[in-house]
Amino acid sequence: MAKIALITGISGQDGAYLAKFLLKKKYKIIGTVKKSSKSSYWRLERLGIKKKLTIEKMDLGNLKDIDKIFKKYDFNEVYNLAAQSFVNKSFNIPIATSNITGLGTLRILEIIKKNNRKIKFYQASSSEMFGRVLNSEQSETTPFNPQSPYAISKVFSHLITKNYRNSYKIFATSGILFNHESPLRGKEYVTRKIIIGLVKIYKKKLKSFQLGNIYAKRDLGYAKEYVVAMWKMMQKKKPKDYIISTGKTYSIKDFINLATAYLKLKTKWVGKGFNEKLILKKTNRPIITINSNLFRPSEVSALKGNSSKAKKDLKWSPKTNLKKLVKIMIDEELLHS
Ligand code: GDR
Repeated sequence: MAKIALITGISGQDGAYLAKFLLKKKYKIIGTVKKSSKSSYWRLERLGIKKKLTIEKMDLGNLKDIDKIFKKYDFNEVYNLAAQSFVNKSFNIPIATSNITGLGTLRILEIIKKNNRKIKFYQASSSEMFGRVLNSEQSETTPFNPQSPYAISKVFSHLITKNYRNSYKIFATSGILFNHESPLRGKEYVTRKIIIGLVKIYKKKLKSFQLGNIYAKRDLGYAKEYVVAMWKMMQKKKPKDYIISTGKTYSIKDFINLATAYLKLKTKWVGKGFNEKLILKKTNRPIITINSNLFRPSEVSALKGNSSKAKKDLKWSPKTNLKKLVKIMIDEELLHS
């Protein structure tokens, strides 16, 4: 019989890729989206899977809501990908972020504990939990030092998942995913914002755009590959936590340089600090400027993950380097913009 999977946050980047992957594995998929949203299904439509899914509305802030969905379907695997997942926004709406990104996880675990402890549970943990890092390369044993309401909520979810695994023998596992990007990334995240901006400039539909801290460094992988690791974790005999990362780190400025090179835009950086600009040589005008309002109250300056445990246990390793990822993102943006 086909396995039944629940994906919370199915309309997001990871939800869409995971749904596509699980459909190939012959799963029946129930995906939930939040009640209040005018949910947009463009990712599911772009991947051509919208009609193959059952979509339900569910509020992670409401225990009864979750209970109703768990009584309606007999889930084998639950992937909790829903969250208020924009770090910067979590400073403006810390309570709502904690309620969904943090307590939402506990609500699902409580329902699993009460209804059916055989359900396997995956929690989307995040490299943001390492925050102001205590080791230059982060592994499963690196202490957390979160720097935003988002990251603190993710730490809560990570620890409560571990607690339910240890206390109630529930198969509960967390993937600590480092930044993972793709053409399906939301446009408010920095890589997609840069690709959208530069492609518009390339097509002469935009003159310039603004960024915050371009010296932040991130370990950037390809989301489509990262969802495979989620599934692999759920197929193991024992639930464990895994780092999923590339092991390389690049600044936002490096990412911009790769993108301008691929688009063959001839540019140069001038100035320092808030006055730094990227100039388009042909026009001698700035196409990227720095806006201090886009800096975060507390920044995570550099992340780099060590995913050797995933490589050994899950036989998972990243295949797409950043140059190739930039090409994938730009090619699709050129097509759809
Ligand atoms: P991040 O992703 O916070 O790492 O979390 P994001 O793309 O938002 O920021 C990455 C870095 O770029 C800097 N930055 C800017 N960021 C945005 N969004 N917009 C800008 O204009 C800008 N300019 C500079 C940021 O300061 C930051 O250092 C992502 C999310 O998907 C989380 O949900 C997830 O858990 C982690 O990745 C792993």
